Amino acid sequence: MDNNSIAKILYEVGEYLEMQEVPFKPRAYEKVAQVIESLEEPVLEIYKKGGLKAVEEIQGVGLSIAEKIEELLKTGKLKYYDQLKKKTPVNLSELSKIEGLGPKGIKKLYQKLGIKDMADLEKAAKAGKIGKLAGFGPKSEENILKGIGFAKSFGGRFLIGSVMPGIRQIQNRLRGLNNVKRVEVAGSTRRRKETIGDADFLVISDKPKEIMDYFVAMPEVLKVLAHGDTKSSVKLRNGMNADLRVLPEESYGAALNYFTGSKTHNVALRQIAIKKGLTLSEYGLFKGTAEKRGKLIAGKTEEEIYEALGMDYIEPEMREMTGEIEASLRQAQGKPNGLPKLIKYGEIKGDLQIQTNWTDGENSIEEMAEAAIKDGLEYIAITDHTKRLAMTNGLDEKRILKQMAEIDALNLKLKTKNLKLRILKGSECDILKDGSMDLPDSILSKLDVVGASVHSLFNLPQKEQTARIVRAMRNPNVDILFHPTGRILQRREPYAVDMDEIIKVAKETGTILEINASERADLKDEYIKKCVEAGVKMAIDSDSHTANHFSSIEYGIAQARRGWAEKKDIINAWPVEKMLSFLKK
Ligand code: DGT
Ligand code: CA
Ligand code: CA
Ligand code: ZN
Repeated sequence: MDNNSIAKILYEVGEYLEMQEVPFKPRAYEKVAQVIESLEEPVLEIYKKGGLKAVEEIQGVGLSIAEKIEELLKTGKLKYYDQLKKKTPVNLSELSKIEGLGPKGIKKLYQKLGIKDMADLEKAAKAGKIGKLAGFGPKSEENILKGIGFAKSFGGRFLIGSVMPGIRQIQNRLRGLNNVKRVEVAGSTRRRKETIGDADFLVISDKPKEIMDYFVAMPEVLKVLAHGDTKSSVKLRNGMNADLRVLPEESYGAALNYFTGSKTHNVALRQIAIKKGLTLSEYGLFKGTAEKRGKLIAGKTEEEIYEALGMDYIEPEMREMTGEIEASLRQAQGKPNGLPKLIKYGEIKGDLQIQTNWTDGENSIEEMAEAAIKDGLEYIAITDHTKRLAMTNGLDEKRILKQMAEIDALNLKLKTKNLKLRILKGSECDILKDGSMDLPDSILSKLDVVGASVHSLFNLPQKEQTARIVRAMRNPNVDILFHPTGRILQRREPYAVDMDEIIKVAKETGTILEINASERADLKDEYIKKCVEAGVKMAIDSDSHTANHFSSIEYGIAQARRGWAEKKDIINAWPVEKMLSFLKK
């Protein structure tokens, strides 16, 4: 059983336990599921090497969960899960996609109305049955219908952060096979889109049959859709399809280029080829037309193809037809306004949004600091929630002063241990309805980094919402606008806000806009590009609530690259002093 399948079952166990209002346990299962989802090494390998003991060493796993994982690995089943599922036999993964519908609500809908899946839910909502149910009402019925529409609109696509570890596992195993020279993942995965339709593996090998046979028999495979000589297609257990193509070395660059896409980028390249009397296909760049194909000019690498087309190499994240073709042509011709020098993976030095167990995070400040050191960060800002967000135990004036003192003490401790991490004092301060801040300026002015966030009243009309946020940005103590549009991928739509106005005010006031690397992916690429063009600086933050979440910064960098951002555009790619001196005074 692969990591994703194990994680899925553990998530569901957590949700079932929450239905029964069991304390603490649900969170423990959810945490372990998150950890397993982001592991690069298959749990099966860990188990094979070190047995139950090694499984227990996975973060958050105690003996009882370790034994359940062992049962899953050995039998592919979990009795405990089956018992829980028998009591409430619903399609949990489908129903919990609906924003605002939690395990307890799902249980009630099953008991009162027999709702088992999304189709049942839609029928009941449309018939007005949910609005009449105690604890629901017409407003939640309307929200459920909205949520169903939203879930349908992204149906069949997967968040890159949740499928990437599994894709990498497959890639690494393919790389380890005999007779394999190269393994790449092309398509939207290589372009780092925020959601992935299917994974497109490319393998260079002279022995395609062996690779094909291995691919269709992998443990992740649920169903074989096609098993050919050089092309296969499977459905994985996590629901996503994966394609595999095996190619000879001489067309590697051409194939990689073709299967990376995007389709519209490919079409533009072909048209440039035709204008030069050439033909571009997945086999290479040739003289002549498709009907009368001549000599091969380029094909081994992507670089040589772009060069033969009179262009400079374009990074995959930019291949979306947002001006990259023209920029590349200009650059190759020595004209201004060429391609950006994209920020690189690994160039982030600090993280400016982190929650701890002072509010809704799992770990202490010290544990987050230790994890940050392990991940090679030079600085982190502790930005716990503020008092209006009561359900997170948000900080009031008194507690945040206490936290500031603790951070001073921790920084001293790090220094005496000769550890080079600086912990900054910060806040994720709530923006109230009128745009004022949840903590007084006398407190905010004492902090190193103040982030401002909307966590309430998502439904204000655009004019009001924009004015509310603009007022917060005009506060001289507010440095960063956190998750500017409030969206959560596949969960919550952005609130109505005039982003052109926000970008304009950001420029005017020197407010940083956040690229949130969690499943918010907010700002999206299009807005990042606008910020770059306007000269508005951004920060890439993990928004970590647990010590194992810094790895998500990678997805924030991907998003920044899709928005053409350079190192100069991202303040936490800079050393701490330079970063701090850029913030509002
Ligand atoms: P996805 O899977 O929906 O997230 O998006 P992609 O971009 O991975 O699309 P996919 O898997 O259908 O195809 C992979 C790449 O193969 C695509 O980016 C470009 C190339 N490709 C596929 N079909 C066509 C086509 O009909 N024409 C051209 N020019 N390229 C194609
Ligand atoms: Ca694809
Ligand atoms: Ca595909
Ligand atoms: Zn938040």
